[in-house]
Amino acid sequence: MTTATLPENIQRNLDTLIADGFLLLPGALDMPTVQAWRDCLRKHHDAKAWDIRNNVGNVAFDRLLEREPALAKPLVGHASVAPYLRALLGRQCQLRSLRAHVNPAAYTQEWHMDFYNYWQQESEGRFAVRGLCINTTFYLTDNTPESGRLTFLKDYRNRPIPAEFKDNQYYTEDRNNPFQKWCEAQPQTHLHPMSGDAVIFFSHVPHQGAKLRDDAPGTMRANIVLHYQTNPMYPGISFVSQPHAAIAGLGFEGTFPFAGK
Ligand SMILES: O=C(O)CCC(=O)C(=O)O
Ligand SMILES: [Fe+2]
Repeated sequence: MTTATLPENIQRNLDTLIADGFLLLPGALDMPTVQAWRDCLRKHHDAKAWDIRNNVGNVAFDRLLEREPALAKPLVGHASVAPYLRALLGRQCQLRSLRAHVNPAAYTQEWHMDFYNYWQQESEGRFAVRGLCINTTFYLTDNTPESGRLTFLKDYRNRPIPAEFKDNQYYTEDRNNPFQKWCEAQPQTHLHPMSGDAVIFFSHVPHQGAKLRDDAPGTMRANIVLHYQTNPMYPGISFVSQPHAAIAGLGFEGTFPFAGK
């Protein structure tokens, strides 16, 4: 499908996504699916089966395509995000990774981009393809203005981060890091995704998730992030995640949801 043939509402959304760099899609998942995911992540959390547990409050699971294929595979190229992924990345769209997060305790994420190298690819080779990454993040709990948020810097889809912060853009819990301080001072847009909503965004736009108060008893803020890339990226590129678990879960061909369609 080309962009020209998109239904009017999808085209309008796509224009917003390209202009802002991010788009909230309400009601992407139905409630039985949301509940099944909450139960699944609770089980893996209680079993301490996480792959990452960091100091800003994120606990992450990277191997769910292998461990929970019945729940995880339907999120790959999910109907709620497929028209946008296809319109932006076409058949080259490849799933890099599926990472679920829970935030059982206090949580203010570091400012980050999931794919850091977007503006710094000149050195990859004169004719190297410019890599691009799109995230689709499915929320399993409510982020009301009182309880949580996903915040983006405004107008950074097509604007580079100032070069002076080049060496400060890495995972850090240090809130005095110059890039962290610079992000704090920029104009921001707060999204409040609710249970079942998805956010699709260009992952080189700096963003930060946060929990604003304790979870209701028996619940944990949670989401599932799928990272899509336009082309295989060489091992060692600055990327928040690795592609091996997705390839192990789906096979190499299976990581291209729109190839052959
Ligand atoms: O905790 C959050 O809401 C942020 C998740 C995130 O960093 C992402 O979706 O890439
Ligand atoms: Fe992120």
